[in-house]
Amino acid sequence: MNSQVADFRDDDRRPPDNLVLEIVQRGLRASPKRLPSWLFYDERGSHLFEQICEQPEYYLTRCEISLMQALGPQIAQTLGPDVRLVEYGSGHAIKTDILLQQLAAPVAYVPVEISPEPLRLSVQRLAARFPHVPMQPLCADFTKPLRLPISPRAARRTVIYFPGSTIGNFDAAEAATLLRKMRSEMGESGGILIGVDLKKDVALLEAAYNDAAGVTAEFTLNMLAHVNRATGSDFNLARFRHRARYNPMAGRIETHIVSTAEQNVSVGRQLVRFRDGEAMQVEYSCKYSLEDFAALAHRAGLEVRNVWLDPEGMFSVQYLVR
Ligand code: AVI
Repeated sequence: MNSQVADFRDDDRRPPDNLVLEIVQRGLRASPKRLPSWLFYDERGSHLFEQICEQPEYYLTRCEISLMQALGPQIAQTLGPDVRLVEYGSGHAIKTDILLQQLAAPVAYVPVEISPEPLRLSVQRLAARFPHVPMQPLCADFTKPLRLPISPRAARRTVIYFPGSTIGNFDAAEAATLLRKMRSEMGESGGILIGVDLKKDVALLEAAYNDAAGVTAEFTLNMLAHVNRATGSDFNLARFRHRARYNPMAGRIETHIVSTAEQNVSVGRQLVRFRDGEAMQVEYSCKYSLEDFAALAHRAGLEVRNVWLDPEGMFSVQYLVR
């Protein structure tokens, strides 16, 4: 996520539209221009992201689910009984279902999610599936310090679950800060169970962010529709295109929205000029080797206790402890 997110998320909700305008105007004054990636996730964006997860090229979800299905019992055994499971950015919590099936006597499930509706729906679904697990939802921004609810009974450990390789959407410094925050929230005996996408063949990586059906392109450009609605801007979506390329030096997919013409766009009272071919940076999706990620964990005062890989070796789930 772009660093300006941190500047403005000082409330436990998404910023109101007047702040969104300020954030967008500031990003468009920067050079190169950039917009924060949370602007992807309006209602349509969240729906398009679910569709991305079903595209054949987007291996991340498929591989992580098959990993959790194959290795769930081993993972649950490593975590042990009487765990309080805190999930960051739980969304629809599909992988959690697999984990909760395996965990022995979980003390509570605490999904932390900024969008109230997906939070409500996922808790409703999981409460019906796991009536013996106390649900303690927290509608909050997981990048901010959290006040976790008191558990109904003492937990042996708090495990923070952060699947989906969402850690990849933070640059290295932000990722280390976030891991450090998790470290303090999990306490002495706690752990972090985290999904981490791995470095691999560039063609496979680029295909995952340029699916043939064009869903990712639609997801990317939907950010402009969201900005138009939230700020009264007049981006013409037909005059921009999606671009996602792997930057091997930085080890990340870099997604840009590229202007296909020289044009002016009204953003509030500001007139923003775009050159033909000018690119706005909207998302990083960092990819790690196992060594890279161990070094990042180390920077946050953590060590990698376990690494599990899917059968194709594309994706990892890792368990970090102090
Ligand atoms: C949410 N996050 C891990 C996704 C990713 O792979 O970076 C978001 C995404 N952007 C385009 N496709 C998927």
